[in-house]
Amino acid sequence: MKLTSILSAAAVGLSAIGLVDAQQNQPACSSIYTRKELLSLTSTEWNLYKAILSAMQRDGWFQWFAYLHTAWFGQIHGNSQFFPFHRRFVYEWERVGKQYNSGFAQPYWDEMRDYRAPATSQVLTSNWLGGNGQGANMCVQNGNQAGWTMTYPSSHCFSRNFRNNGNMNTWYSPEYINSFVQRSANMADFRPGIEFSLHGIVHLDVGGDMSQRNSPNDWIFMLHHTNIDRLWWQWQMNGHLWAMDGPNYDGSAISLDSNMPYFSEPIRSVMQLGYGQMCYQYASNPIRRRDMDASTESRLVSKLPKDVLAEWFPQTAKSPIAEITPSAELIANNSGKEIPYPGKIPMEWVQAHGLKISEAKHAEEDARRFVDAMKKAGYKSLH
Ligand SMILES: [Cu+2]
Repeated sequence: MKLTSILSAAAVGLSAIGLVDAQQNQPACSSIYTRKELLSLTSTEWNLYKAILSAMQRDGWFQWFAYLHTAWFGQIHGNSQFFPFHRRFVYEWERVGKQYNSGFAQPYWDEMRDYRAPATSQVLTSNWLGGNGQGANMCVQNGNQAGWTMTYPSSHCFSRNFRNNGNMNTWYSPEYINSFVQRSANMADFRPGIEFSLHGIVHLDVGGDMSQRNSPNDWIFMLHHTNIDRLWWQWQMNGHLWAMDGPNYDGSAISLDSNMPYFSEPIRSVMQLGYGQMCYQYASNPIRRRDMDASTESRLVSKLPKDVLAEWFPQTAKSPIAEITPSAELIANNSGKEIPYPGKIPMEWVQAHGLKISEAKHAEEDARRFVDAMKKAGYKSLH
């Protein structure tokens, strides 16, 4: 075990018993609220969420967040500000929402679970987030944002334009994201791998407002970035609690004391959930949809040949999973399917947004190699 992971493991232990560790300069929260998976909201919570968002649109908040994201775009993408800035940004949105009703908490969309056919997800139906746009301007006609006029950057109908003729592409499997969380040693690796895989493809495949700098016009933006934030927190809890390295927006080395663009607060202040203003947690046991729970996935993965396991799931390889009879049966009778290749992120889009083609290519290559390795090992996913 590396010294850094021993130190951060110790930090987690200390915070768990209520002591402030050396990196933390803020008080522990006196109460913590929970961000839930979208489909696990009760109808009361869901109706409250929709009502607050409609009020926020009426009062110009969608316009404000779309403006902020556009104005600071070049500083908050393609460098290590990506995770901390967006954590603070989603929190800011949530803080505004709480002014309407203190029970407001931003849900997340567990997008990996829809990776095989995202356009057909329950999440993108009229009962939930609404679907694709229609007509010449691809105006969205169903869901809570149906018929909305957005005012930033100029007046237009709220639009979506699902890529691939409305079908979208394959996204990233839970197994791939799990593997990537296990394999990333530092922020300089973790950030581009997530930014140019799951993060990018959801923006691009939803299209319309969501694929522009003014993407906060789509309420999917906050659900998406809350999920991205949740993945960062999973990685932080995996021995990287205080990991902040790689480039700042100006190319200098970033640190915990670097300020986040616009907010002018140090990155340190958003690192640890449960401290300072970050008084939220992620539901540890969200309702698992249609398939299986995380421990079943771990058991399936742990059946991979030892060398494949060590390369792609190094942490699972080190901590063997106890055998439980029903799951062993499940594995033996696995009717799962091969993991398909994820869709591509066009390099023209990467370039047009001032992002590094080398980073996007590297992320694409990593995901492709993962699928190849799983195919070769005969892995069948139940997702
Ligand atoms: Cu962004």
